[in-house]
Amino acid sequence: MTPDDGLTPRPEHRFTFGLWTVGNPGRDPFGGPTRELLDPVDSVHRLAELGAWGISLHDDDLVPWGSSAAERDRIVARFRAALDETGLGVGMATTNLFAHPAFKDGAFTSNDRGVRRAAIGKAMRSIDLGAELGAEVYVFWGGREGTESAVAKDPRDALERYREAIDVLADYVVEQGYDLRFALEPKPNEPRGDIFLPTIGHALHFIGTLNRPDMVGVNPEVAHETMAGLSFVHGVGQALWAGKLFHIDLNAQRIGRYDQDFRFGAEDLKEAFLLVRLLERANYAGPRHFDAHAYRNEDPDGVWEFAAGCMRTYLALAEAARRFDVLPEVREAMAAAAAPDLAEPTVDGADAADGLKAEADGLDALARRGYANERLDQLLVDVLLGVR
Ligand code: GLT
Ligand code: MN
Ligand code: MN
Repeated sequence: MTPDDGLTPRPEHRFTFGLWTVGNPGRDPFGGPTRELLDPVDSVHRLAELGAWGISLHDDDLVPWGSSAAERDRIVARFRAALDETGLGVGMATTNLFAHPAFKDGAFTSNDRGVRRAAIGKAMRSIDLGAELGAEVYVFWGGREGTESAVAKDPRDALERYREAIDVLADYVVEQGYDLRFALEPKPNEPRGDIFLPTIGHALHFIGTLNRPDMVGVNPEVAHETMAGLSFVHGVGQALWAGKLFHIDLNAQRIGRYDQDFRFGAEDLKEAFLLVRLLERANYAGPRHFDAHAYRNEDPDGVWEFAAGCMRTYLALAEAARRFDVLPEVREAMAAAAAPDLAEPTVDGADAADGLKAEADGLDALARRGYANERLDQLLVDVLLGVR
């Protein structure tokens, strides 16, 4: 066990894990499972012991596809009892719209109208389950919404069907009186060759086309923007700026690879530091959700080391960010970089166009200054390395 050094996770930190994350049995495209499947009730108990606040789930993570109505009720009642016993909450729920072979051409964007209708129906059932368990956010990850052969789907039609499905489901939530918000999760590729709504920016625009845009935000994932070669911190920053960060999937990823879903902080610690600093400074209040899994060569004990590691690293980075921000030398370096000045409006209401045009003559003089970023960035590295 890890010693208590002030980095012990507690429910108020709002850490959550998907049932499918700690329950990941290590299957990959080249080999079968390396670990036994976990009982969701055991996962609830282990996560509560480790100090997590809650769990998240797909419909099929809890109630295996094909279960009878009676089996479903028995499974859900047993799971609910475990939540009540441990005090664990449900951060988010979602629908598995990717595993069933019928979704091979897409779910909401399948070319087959019957598949599209069945996908909406499965999502409705799953929304019922999420609401029953008290989930606060409902996620849509469109893993199968895409193409390998782009000639087979006009992207305009696909987006129209996607929009239609989210609108129908948002209406359903309102009609049922559920207290649920939606969060769309972008991903550029995998399992499809190209997935619709590939980045945070695409998703934010799409939300603006919906009938109930206020009900819908994003669930960005570290690995997914990183796979696209983009800055996750900038993407999350834009989602926060738009008031749309409803949920977040934390993990680690090396650029240019398959979707690795590593333990939070396992790669690119500097980016992880900047992300945690951003979330903490923005007072992000949603679940801090780890959508990651233990390395395939881990045994069952390694799974819980993995889960504890995700939370410990988050807390350590939050502590490092606090330390960084109060260091006098950092404050000086921030001032030298003019970082606080960016919060000032550029143009005063009273400014005349003539004055601004005249200021264009100042460019040669303005070009001479430095922005002292080397010093500031090295201070960040020093703090991360624990030498300052
Ligand atoms: C799947 C995917 C994740 C999504 C999950 C929600 S399932 O593991 O890789 O990024 O968040 O459907
Ligand atoms: Mn995810
Ligand atoms: Mn992922």
